Amino acid sequence: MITLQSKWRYIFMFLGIQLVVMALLSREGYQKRVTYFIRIFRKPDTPGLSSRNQTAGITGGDVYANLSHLPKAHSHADEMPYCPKTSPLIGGPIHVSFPSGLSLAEVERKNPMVVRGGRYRPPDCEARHRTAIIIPHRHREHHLKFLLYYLHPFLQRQQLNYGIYIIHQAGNYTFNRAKLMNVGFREAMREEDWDCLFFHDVDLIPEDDRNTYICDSNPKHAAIAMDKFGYKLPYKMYFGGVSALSPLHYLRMNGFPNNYWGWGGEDDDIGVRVSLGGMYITRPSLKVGRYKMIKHKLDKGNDVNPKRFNMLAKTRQTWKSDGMNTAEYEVISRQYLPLYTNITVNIGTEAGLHLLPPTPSPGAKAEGKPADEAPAGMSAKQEETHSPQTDH
Ligand code: UD2
Ligand code: MN
Repeated sequence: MITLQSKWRYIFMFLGIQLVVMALLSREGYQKRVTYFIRIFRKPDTPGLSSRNQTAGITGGDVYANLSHLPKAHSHADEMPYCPKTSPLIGGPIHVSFPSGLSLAEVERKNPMVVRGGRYRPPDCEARHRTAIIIPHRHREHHLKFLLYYLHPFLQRQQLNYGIYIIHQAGNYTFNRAKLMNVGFREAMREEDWDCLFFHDVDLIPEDDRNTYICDSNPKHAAIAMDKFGYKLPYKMYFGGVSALSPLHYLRMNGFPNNYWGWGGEDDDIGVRVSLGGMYITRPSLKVGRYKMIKHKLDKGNDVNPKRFNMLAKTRQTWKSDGMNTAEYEVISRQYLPLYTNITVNIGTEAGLHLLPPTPSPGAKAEGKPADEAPAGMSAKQEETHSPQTDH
């Protein structure tokens, strides 16, 4: 018969054996299993960011995770070592949401190492890459705030030397995304010898930091998988959203067209220029080149461009005479703000640079180029171009 005392003895022996087995498992390198075993008895983690994605020991999800461990001042060593080829701060998937109440002051507070003009370089190593981000902009301050919130830490995780440029179209005339990119290219290169330029819509938030913001040996289309297209490439030649070109690539294709006023077509024109410049489009994998687009309607002042198909049919004839070499504009102001450099620019109208051109005197040469003729119709191939989303 088992007495009460011996019953306790058996229980203690059983627990003791369990402890020894666990210690052995742990010593044999089975920590993960032991942790798992222990976790079963613990209160589960708060759902959400922390438990979603775990990669390489970094808590996935929160784009700011791990950056707080970085030194808060630049090393004074004469020669800093180069940053590793693959940044140890890369964490993979990023959780993107758009909380109300986010302010630019909060973004500033979370990015203490970003300096005037939206510049950053790693504090503890010499960056291997210098990347400028060029963002065409007008009346999208709300989107810009979210982009800055995600993009700054995203680029810091990649250990880049980077700068963010907002190219703000002055006035209310029809928006011209591609021409603003030409302005951004020239103005950014004036300031620094960037080795890569990322041409970036203001409303696209990258969702995986393995999508490195550095250039390839050919022009790169980075926004390959967007939520608005079901995380698939909409068509093979698609080049919209976010693309990356080195200064050499940019000049080889004579930059971007200046004559696409309003929504659409310019991204396909740029894609065609890549091959006309003797290059091809590279892309990250569908798993990595993921973006979320902040939902929006078509803006006032950016109506669908009815001439786009007609213009696209002529890119082969026009690319050498319309592009970086003919981009005319006037910089109105250049502001070095805490989180970005803002360049406000007059890019004129289809009639030329001056918004209200003086009546031309007889014999005077008109500035700019005449607008193209009305479209004759569209071919099946041209229909491949995407159409604006009225409410995305
Ligand atoms: C698609 C492409 C975009 C471009 C456009 C056609 C995607 C994700 N992007 O965007 O790259 O080819 O079609 O022109 O498919 N913007 C302003 N203020 C305005 C209007 C535009 O800041 O009033 C800027 C802003 O950076 C915006 C970008 O231009 O993200 C593209 O315009 P959109 O977002 O209205 O066009 P969307 O989403 O159809
Ligand atoms: Mn958009």
